[in-house]
Amino acid sequence: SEAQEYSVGILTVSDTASADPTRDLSGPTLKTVFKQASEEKITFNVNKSAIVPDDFEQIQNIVKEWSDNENLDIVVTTGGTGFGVKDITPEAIEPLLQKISPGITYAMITTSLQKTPFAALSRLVSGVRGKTIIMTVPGSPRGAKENLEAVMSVLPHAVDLVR
Ligand code: MTE
Ligand code: CU1
Repeated sequence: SEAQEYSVGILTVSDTASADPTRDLSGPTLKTVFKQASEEKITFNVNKSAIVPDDFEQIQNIVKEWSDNENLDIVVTTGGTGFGVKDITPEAIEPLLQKISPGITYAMITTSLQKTPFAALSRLVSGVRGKTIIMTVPGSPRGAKENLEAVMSVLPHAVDLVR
């Protein structure tokens, strides 16, 4: 089969990292995971990355821009999925999804539960907006990496289906 390229955006959602970008550890971690998952026939290009605070509108504005105008294939947010008062990433993302993907979420959660029971505290959502696959993962670098890796192998086919 032909070589395939996939464009990716990584959005870090964190008050701390938005005040000081050097504190963003999960964004660069996710970028590395995509780079390592790229192989001869499949290339993930992280074309966009940004940091916003735990702010409903700023989260929505970036994700809408990256899906509706930039037409990225895959958008991953990291952070703000927990039970803290400020954690509103799932609430900001869910209304943007035109189709919900319980399977991607389920794959991430079940894989994560095999590593830590605290995976139960991540309120992940994922789905499709236009031709973009959108996923949320936790904010810790470890949690971000483990959740993304859990679904990496199905992402190219998912994108092929919505293109
Ligand atoms: N999932 C995996 N795979 N590995 C982890 O270390 N951490 C959990 C959970 N999911 C974790 C994980 C913890 S401790 C929390 S509080 C939630 O993700 C929410 O994280 P967030 O608020 O940074 O998004
Ligand atoms: Cu936690």
